[in-house]
Amino acid sequence: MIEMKKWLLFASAMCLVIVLAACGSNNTKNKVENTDTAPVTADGGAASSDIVITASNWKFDKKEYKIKAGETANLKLESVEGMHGIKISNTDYTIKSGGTTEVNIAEPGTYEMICSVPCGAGHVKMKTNLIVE
Ligand SMILES: [Cu+2]
Repeated sequence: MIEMKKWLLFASAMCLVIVLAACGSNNTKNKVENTDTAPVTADGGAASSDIVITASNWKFDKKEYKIKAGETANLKLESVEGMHGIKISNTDYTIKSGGTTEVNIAEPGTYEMICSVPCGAGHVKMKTNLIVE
């Protein structure tokens, strides 16, 4: 009898997990396709940090983003409204909408990140800073 109860408990717990998982996948269904192909390694991986920059009309979600000098960071650009891109001033780095760029800047400083796609009225003011420290 106790065994039976245990089993029922287990079964209902599993049902709950399945329901929760189903809900979760519905919520994240809005076209978040995994474009990251870089393997995630725990030891000595290439990237020291992953930063997501969210763009909308006509701003980026933060005034500044920080990375460490001489260390590789993955900068990902997500456009939630409009079509945008990033060019990092004084470097050759660009980030496409929905894309991830591996960035490694040796020289500390403040690098302006400007929108690289003519996106409308607020385009020229659309910029943010990358702080390399
Ligand atoms: Cu723009």
